[in-house]
Amino acid sequence: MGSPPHVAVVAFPFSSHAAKLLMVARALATAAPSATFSFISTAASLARLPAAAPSNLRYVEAPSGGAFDEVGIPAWRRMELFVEAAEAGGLRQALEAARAAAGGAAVSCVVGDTFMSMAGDAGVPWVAVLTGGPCALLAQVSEDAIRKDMGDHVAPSRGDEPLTSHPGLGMYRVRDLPFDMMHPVGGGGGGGGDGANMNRVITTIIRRVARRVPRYATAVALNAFPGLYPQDVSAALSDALPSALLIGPYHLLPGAAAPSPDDDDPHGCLAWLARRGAGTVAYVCFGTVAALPPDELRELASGLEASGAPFLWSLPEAAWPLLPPGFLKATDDDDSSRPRLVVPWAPQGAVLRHQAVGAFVTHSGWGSVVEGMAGGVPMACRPFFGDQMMNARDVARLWCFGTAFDHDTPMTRDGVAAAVVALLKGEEGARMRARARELQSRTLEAFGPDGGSVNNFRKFVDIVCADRA
Ligand code: U2F
Repeated sequence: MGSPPHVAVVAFPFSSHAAKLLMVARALATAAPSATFSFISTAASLARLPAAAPSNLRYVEAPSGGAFDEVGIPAWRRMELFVEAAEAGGLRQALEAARAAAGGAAVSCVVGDTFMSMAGDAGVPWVAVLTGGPCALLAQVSEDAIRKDMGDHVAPSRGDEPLTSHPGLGMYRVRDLPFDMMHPVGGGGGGGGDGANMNRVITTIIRRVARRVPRYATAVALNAFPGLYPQDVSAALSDALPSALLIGPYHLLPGAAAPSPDDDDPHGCLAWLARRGAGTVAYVCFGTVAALPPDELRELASGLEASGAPFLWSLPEAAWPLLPPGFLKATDDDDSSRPRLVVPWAPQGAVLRHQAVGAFVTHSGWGSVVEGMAGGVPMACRPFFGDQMMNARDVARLWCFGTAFDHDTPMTRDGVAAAVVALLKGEEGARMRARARELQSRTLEAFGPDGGSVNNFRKFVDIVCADRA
C-alpha cells in the first residue's frame, strides 16, 4: 500500500473550461477524502473561481501563468502563448509547484482538461475531462476519414450533405462540423481578424486533442449520461474512445456545486423570476466567448420584445450600449406589461431549474445544453463556432427539445419572436416541452440509485485514485 494519491487537476484557463473542471475536481475530492487534489490554473483564472472546497482540494497557481492573463493581449494570442509554454515545459513546472505545495508528495495522476493534451507526456497517468460536445470530439477523431471522403475543400453547395458514411455522425451535415471544410481556416479571405485567429488556434489545439486523447489518456470523462445517445452513436463513441466514461452532467455530480451556488446572484435574477408565472420567461445567454455582431444583437433585442414574453438576458455590460434606444429603461420594471431583466451575469444553473423559465435562447455551448436539459427547458440554439453547430443539431434533431438557427445566417427580429413564442406556447412547443421534461427525468435518473453516471463516476474515481506505488 503506497502513500495516499496526490492528484493534479490541470485546468485550461480560458472561457468556462476551468469552472467545469472544478466541478469534476470537487466531486472527486468529495468522493476520495483521503486523497489530495491540487487544482492548477493561472492566477486570473483562479481569481474568477469560488474559494476551493472541500478541504482536500487546494488551488495551485501555475508558475509564470501571469503572462497569459494580460488583458491587453487578444484572447486567441494568450491561448496560443499559454499552450506553447505548457508544451515547452510549463506543465512540468506546474506539476512541480503542486508537489511542493503538497509537502513533497509526488503527483500520482493528472486529471486534465482535454485541451491540456500535453499532459499525455507528463510521465504519470493522464485522465482527460472533455467539456465540449462528445459528438464533436467523435468528428474530430474522424477528421482524416471525413476529409478523405469529402475532400479538403468542399463546395458550399454540398454543405447540407449528411455524413452518413461515418459511424455515429449520420445525423450531422458537412456544415455542422467543428472544422471548416467549406471555408478552410487560413484559406480564401480568412486571413487576419480575431475570429479567424481564434479559429486557427482552437483548430490546432483540437487536432492535438483528437490525436492524443485516444492514444494517451488512461480514461476520458464525457459530460453526458449513459443512454443519452442512440445505440449507433454510443457504439461509435466507444469505438473511437474506448476508455470514455459518461459521468455527466458534471454540475449534478455529488459535491460538484460550489458551497452556496444559488447565493451567487448579485443581480437578483432569482427574486425577479419568483415574481413570474410558471413557464412564461425566456432566458437568453450566449455563454462566455460568443458575441453577436451589433446588428444581430439589435434584431435579437427587438425579437425578444416582439415575442411579448418576459425575458431575462445575461449579456456582458460592454454590449449594452449596442441595444436599441430605451431598451434598458424598462429593465427591472415590475409594473411594465413587458417585464425584462438584463444582467451582466446570471446564476444559470439555478435560473434553468427555476419553474418560471420556459425557454432558453442559447449559443448551444455544451455546458448550456446539458444545463438546459437538466432543467427540462426547451431551447432555441444560435450556434457560432466549434462544437456548437453539432450541439444545436443534437438539440433540434436528435433529442427534439428545441429549434436551431443557421450559424451562417444572422437571426432576425421575426425569427427570434417566432422561436420564442413556439417554445413557450403552441402545439409544436408542447411537443418540445414534453421532450425537455422527459430528458430532464432521464438526466436525474442517471444520478439516482444505481444511475448510469453515478456508477461510471465510481469507476472514474477508482482510476484516478488507483494505488500506483
Ligand atoms: C465554450 O463555451 P462557453 O463557455 O461559452 O459556454 P458553455 O459550455 O455553455 O458554458 C458556459 C458556462 O457559464 C455559465 C453557464 C455554463 O456553465 O452556466 N454561465 C453562467 O452561469 N452565467 C452566465 O451569465 C453565463 C454563463 C465554447 F464556446 C463551447 O463551444 C464549448 O461547448 C464549451 C465547452 O466547455 O466551451
